[in-house]
Amino acid sequence: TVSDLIDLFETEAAADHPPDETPDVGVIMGSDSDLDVMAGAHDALTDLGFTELTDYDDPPTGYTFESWVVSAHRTPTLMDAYARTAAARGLDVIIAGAGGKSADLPNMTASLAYPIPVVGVPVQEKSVPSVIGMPTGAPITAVDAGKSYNAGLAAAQFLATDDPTLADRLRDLQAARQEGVADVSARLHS
Ligand code: RP5
Repeated sequence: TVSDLIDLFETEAAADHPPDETPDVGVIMGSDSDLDVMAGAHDALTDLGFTELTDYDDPPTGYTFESWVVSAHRTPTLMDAYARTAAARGLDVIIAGAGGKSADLPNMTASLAYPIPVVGVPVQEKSVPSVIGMPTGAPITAVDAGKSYNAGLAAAQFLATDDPTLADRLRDLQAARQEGVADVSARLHS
């Protein structure tokens, strides 16, 4: 139930886990219908060596992410609890995706979890104005519609400011992508 999930977030926030046992990146989305689009964020984080954290009693080593469906409009108290407990639960960055015209999960989470950075993913083109249209004093970082892979990279960029090893992994991934482009280009001329 919603109240079980709120209890879980509050219990984890109070648990005082060591930093290496807490989730680093939270991926939330407004509906399970967003899963296909938001899978790109999981892919980017996985490509960078992150592991999905599902069992809070037995966390994997290294960087982790967690994934939840949280709706700004259908479960506003859950959104509030997730964002309110994010810092105490050890999250460093949140990726939030929503679709439709009222794509308010990213922007509301950005305000509620501030100063934890939120990377917003407009799940559809029509969600872009809602995700990025924030007033002065209420920042959000966002990617283009559907570009959740970039949101995963952006989340890792925030963490990499403090971790040269992760910065190297980002560089390696960029280098591999460059070589992929060069290979395609070379094939066109072969
Ligand atoms: C938004 O409404 C969700 O993020 C989703 O993209 C959209 C439609 O949700 P469903 O009606 O498919 O659950 O809040």
